[in-house]
Amino acid sequence: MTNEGLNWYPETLHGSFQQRFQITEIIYQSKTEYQDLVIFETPFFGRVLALDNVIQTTERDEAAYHEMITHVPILAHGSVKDVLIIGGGDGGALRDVLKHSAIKKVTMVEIDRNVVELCQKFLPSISDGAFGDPRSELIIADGLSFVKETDQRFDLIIVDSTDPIGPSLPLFSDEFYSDCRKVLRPDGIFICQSGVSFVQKDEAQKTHKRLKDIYEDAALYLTVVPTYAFGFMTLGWGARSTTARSTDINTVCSRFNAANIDTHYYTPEIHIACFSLPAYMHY
Ligand code: AG3
Repeated sequence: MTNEGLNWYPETLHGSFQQRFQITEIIYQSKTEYQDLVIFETPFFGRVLALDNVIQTTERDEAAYHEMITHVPILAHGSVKDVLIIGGGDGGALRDVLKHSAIKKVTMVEIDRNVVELCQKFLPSISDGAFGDPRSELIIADGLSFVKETDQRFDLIIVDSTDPIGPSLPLFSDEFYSDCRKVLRPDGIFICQSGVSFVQKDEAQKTHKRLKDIYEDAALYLTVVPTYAFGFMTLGWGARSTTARSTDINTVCSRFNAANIDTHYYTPEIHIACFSLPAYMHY
């Protein structure tokens, strides 16, 4: 089979190897104030969002990321009311947080207005109307400054950022992690994306160390997002609560059943299992 005549989108995140996607149509392409943004159509993954040449989300596999960055901390905590999302401009994390009817308010602080607007227009299934939910408030601002200045307090902070290159770099710092801790309630939880550890070992290892230095309980947990290539996607867990992470399966199950939400990837069994790491990640 020849590839001649086909258009391909190569991801350039890793220096010496890459994945590429067949493009059936470029839906939108621009240079925003902060980053290069492309939305394109593919035969298998549906529409894909890439920022600065890194795949951020696809219609086909976004659930594996968004469900795990939201439902795991919400169901581990058990009484989350106020959530702060930093980044997450595509609205997927916002959508999944809002599926929990007990959540009172979600504040989302995204630096790049264009990501929010273009994703609502060209990838509407990802936010699925979440920006119009009366419980959600969108603030276009720098997450670092917002956390430093806010008087609000949160039960859960989710950092749904790009990798630590470009505009997200300040979000991978001791300063940001400890500012977040200060605006969490005493049993609050902080979650962040920390790369594909097999090929971005540094990112996961440094995140884990930073979380251990700053939070009462620190861990990494895993999900599998096929388009985040080359292994498990790692999520960071930092909690002021020392018990939330070990919430038992029966409790997680009964909270999940009470929440009455449909999932594509998350199950209570995966919730318990996702904190088990391969030996190469025992940093
Ligand atoms: N943001 C995290 C994308 C990470 C991609 N990096 C990688 N493959 N190492 C996702 C945004 C979805 N809301």
